[in-house]
Amino acid sequence: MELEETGQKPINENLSKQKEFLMNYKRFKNGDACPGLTEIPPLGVDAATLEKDFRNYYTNTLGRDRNCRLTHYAYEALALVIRDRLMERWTNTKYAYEESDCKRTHYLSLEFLMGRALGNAVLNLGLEEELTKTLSNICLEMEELVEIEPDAGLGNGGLGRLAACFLDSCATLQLPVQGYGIRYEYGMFRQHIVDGYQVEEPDHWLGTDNCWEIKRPEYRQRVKFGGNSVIYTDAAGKLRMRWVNTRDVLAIPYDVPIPGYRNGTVNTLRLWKAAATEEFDLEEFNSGDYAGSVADKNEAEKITMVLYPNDSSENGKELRLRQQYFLASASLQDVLDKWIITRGTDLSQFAEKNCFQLNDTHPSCAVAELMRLLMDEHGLDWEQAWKITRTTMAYTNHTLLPEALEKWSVRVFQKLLPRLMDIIYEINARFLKRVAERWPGDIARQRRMSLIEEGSEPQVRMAYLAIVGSFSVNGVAELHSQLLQEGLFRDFYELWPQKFNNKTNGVTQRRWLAYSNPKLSDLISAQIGSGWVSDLEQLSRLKPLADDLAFHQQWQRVKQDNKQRLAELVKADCDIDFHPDSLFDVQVKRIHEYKRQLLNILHVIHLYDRIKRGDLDGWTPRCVLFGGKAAPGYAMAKLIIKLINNVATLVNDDPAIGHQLKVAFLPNFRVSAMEVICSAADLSEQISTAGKEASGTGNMKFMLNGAITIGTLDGANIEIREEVGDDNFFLFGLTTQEAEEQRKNYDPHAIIAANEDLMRVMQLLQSGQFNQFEPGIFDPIIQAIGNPHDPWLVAADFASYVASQKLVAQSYQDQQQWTRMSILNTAAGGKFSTDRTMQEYNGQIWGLPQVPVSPVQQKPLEEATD
Ligand code: 26Q
Repeated sequence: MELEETGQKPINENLSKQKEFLMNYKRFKNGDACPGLTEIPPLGVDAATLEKDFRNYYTNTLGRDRNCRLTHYAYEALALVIRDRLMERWTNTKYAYEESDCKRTHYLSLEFLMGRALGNAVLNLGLEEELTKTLSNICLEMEELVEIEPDAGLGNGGLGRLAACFLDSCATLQLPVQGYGIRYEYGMFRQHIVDGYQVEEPDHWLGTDNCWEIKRPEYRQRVKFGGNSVIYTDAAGKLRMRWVNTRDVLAIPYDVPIPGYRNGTVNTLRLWKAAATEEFDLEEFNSGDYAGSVADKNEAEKITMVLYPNDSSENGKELRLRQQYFLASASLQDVLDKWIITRGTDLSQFAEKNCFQLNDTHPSCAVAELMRLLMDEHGLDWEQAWKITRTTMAYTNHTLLPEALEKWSVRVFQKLLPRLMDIIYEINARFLKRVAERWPGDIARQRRMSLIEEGSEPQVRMAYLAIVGSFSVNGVAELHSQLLQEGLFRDFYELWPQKFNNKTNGVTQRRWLAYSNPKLSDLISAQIGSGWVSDLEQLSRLKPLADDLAFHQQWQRVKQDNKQRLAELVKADCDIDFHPDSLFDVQVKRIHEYKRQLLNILHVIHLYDRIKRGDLDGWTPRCVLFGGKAAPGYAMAKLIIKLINNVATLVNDDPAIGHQLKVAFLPNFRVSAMEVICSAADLSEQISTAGKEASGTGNMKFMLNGAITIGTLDGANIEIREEVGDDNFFLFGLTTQEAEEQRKNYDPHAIIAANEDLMRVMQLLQSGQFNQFEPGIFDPIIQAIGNPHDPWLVAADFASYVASQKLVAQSYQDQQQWTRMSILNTAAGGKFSTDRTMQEYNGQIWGLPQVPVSPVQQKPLEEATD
């Protein structure tokens, strides 16, 4: 490829970027690289060396002495000790990837819900034992220190946590995958419950130092906004486009280490922070409007200020589109720059060596942005650029709700990203030509499939852009992928059946079993060895133990201890007494109507009613736990939280109920709370309306930890049930097809009238018992249940749910039977590791080699302990 100078500005800005880099960063006098500087002997991992380093950080780096009583600094010192051990492996990993010259995947996601890093790093580095010795020498406890770290809550829920689990698995499998995301100043809001209502508080998680990130301003990028596109003729007489009069924003990368499990690999998560360009500073000095300039600077920095707290799409907020484009553009430029610096300007092999996985449509303007970069900045023509784009992009869908499919008004898009809008129109024109060739004269189909939805306010359909621009489109569970092909994306499936595939989600067993449930981990490893930590299918070796009564006792003991730990959390945060002998019935996830927390609380009301009327036949004491955040603008979800809390208050304070039934809403559900919760649950509530939950991943965490699922045939529940067997799963409710049928002539009032239990529950709700001092507040809920257009079919599934819950209660009374089911659930969890998920993505979409990393040479223990 020839690169021509335009006379005004080089097409390839990378050359000037390199110059800019060299001007701003002084190099070492003795040459470009200074290898001696980075050659340091490997760090010891024995207790004595760890202790020495800890003391050094505590005293010399943090400047604390024996008078300091704040465990916070002990946490910081420990984190620095661990970070050093990551650092050497991180460097080795980068070298290994460079030397192998391998293909790489870039995982683009607006969310990475990482949670805490310290405990995970200690586990993955294999330092627990030595560290425990170290800490006991200095009278500290690991458990206490890890609690000090704030959660990195850079995500809403499932999709964000999935991205975090993927990174863990890729590092463990030694796959060259890098995450790209946004370094939000404020993560997911903190949830308080005040008078039963959700109250949101900003999560300024970066308030204190974050030692898990390395700022790398030398790799900053420039991202354009606004302005307009112009056509010009380059030196070779070719017509080209240029995006001018833009308001630019700098993207500063912060790298986070992602350790693999005891394998020497440390991958990278690169998070971008927005900053004003230097021009802002100059303008500031030169213009009279100082305050105005500073306000503009804030405008730029606002882009990465806050995570949008909606787990279904927030309509049309321009700042959200800015965030999405900011991530896409900075990340693509980063990858292209690296290519050009290491391999020169020939991009013909680019697609063979790079893949971009789009985590939902959120980063999908990457399709148009890659086209722009390749054409406008790197001089490729349309055909060349399109070939690269549609062979490097892959798209994962995470939703079945049609209303959650992302759309952006053409007007907003045009104003903010005019050059991208040009490109999208061109992609659409060429695409619709193909549609017309395939289905001549089918105008309705062209209209249906157009990337632009017509209407008084035309919209860009981001999912269609992602599908047209990708070589792979996947759903996240078998049912979900199938429903996508039959429903939402039917036309596209007809056109390109080979693009569509399924990749059933998973979770990382390192965090969700080995780390969060150390007692069960030890018990399992004592029986079948510890191979399951990196090969989850080995859990199937537990199957024969499902009938071993001595093993049952140990299993029950572990569950009991974990329930005690959760009971303490519930006591501390809700002041409610959970007794570990009761059945722990848990539903934790985002609050959403389709997830039907409402159905669960109706069942709780029914249980309350049963106790009140003395129907205690075969009663099983139960503690029902709820947790989860509602989008701040989602009134119905917030009202459901209020109902749960009001029911909880009435039930828990009623002496006639006693320990037969306890109900709690645990505030501020987050990754670190789930670590305590999932190991302690007996019953996992996965009760979404069939056909609505794409996959679910909480269901997998609970299963691995020996909880039994009560669930509908929805998302990955179906596959869970397939793996564990019908006898070890409490199934209820309409199927997807039955639900669709039901909606055609749905009469909830008739259903209520025909079911005495439900009738009584509705009467209790209507009586105002749960809202004595707030008359009428639950009317919207009562109406929703009785609405013939209730899409979530709460009344329709009530009877079946209650029947299934009755079976749960009976089964729990036979502890031997229950323990057997519990063991079999863990034993059947092998499929639900993200290690398997990542191997499938790699085998069928990415095609990356596994890259071994030379192990850090550690000093022999004898030498180190001198
Ligand atoms: C979009 C536009 C504007 C603002 C916000 C959003 C937005 C943000 C987050 C839309 C959706 C999300 C998150 C979706 C999500 O978490 N989906 C879940 O993904 C899991 C992982 O695949 C699945 O297991 C769940 O079934 C699915 O609900």
